[in-house]
Amino acid sequence: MSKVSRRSFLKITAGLGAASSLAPLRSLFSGSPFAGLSAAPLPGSGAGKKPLVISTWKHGIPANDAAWKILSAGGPALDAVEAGVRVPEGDPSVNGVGYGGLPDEECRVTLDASIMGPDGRAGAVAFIESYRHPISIARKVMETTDHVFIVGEGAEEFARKQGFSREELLTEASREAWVKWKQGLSDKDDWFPKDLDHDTIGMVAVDAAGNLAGACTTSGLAFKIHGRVGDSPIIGAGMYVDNEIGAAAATGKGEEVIKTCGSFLVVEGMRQGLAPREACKRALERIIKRHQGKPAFQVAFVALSKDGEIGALALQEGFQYALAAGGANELIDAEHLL
Ligand code: SD4
Repeated sequence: MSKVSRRSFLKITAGLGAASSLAPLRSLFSGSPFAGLSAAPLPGSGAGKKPLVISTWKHGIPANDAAWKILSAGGPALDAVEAGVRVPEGDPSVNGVGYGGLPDEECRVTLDASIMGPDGRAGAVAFIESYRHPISIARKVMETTDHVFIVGEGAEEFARKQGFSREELLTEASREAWVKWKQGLSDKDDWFPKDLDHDTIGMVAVDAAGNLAGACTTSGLAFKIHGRVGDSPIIGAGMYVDNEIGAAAATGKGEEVIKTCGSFLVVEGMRQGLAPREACKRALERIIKRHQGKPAFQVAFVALSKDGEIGALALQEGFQYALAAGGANELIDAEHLL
């Protein structure tokens, strides 16, 4: 097993249909054509549209709905992102997050999460088992301790003391996927099941008061080595917020995002005056360069500036993000660089 290369770890999610039943959002935006979208204007020129929430993948739609309830009532972005990402955490049909997340190579579901608010405080947990909502445990780390990051058994003990209850997170569907993966193991490089989606949720939001927050939660790469932690719980890698500038979140191969401080890099790009989409592009180009122009994996970012301008960009085709503003909530095929 350990000899097997993990090079093609990520399944790049193939195109999914737009899922929102709400009014199309694209009409809110004006600007140049958005590659990959048929005759759709570029989301990202919607400066000043507050509140607003953007999140990764198709499960971002119901997550945005939950966040929007809070944002549209004038509530804080921090509450919105926590409530938002709790939706896929609790949904067993989402196999990249929380309950029902795909297990590691030992068939154990281990979760990572991070949260960051407008005051610059942050909290994170990683390699935590048996708790459905790691994002809320991460928030407790942020709000009840002067630590930022607690992992493994220590994080589980912290959660227990905070009153969270333990439960089995492995669903029958996830166990069956693990069995199938185990049976298909070989020392060739293409052993990863081709029909699996595995999608972290990263969410960033700006509230009516103009404050920013972000959250990111995941079960990490499917069938990962026991103990492996990705980018999602690492502040500045999987997610980052600077209330003066903007916020960003990542999905995809976490190792590459960690090595480039991805979300921090996106926010720093915005600090230097780049639009969110251009800041995502610059961070992805850093990854492309490190792989001689041909990275064979997916990484994608969603980003939001302080004034409500958004950007989303992926290395590869297939990434989708959900954008909610002005009462609409829409799934959008992201532009990709390769
Ligand atoms: C990780 N970035 O653990 C996560 C995986 C992911 O969609 O985004 N999956 O590396």
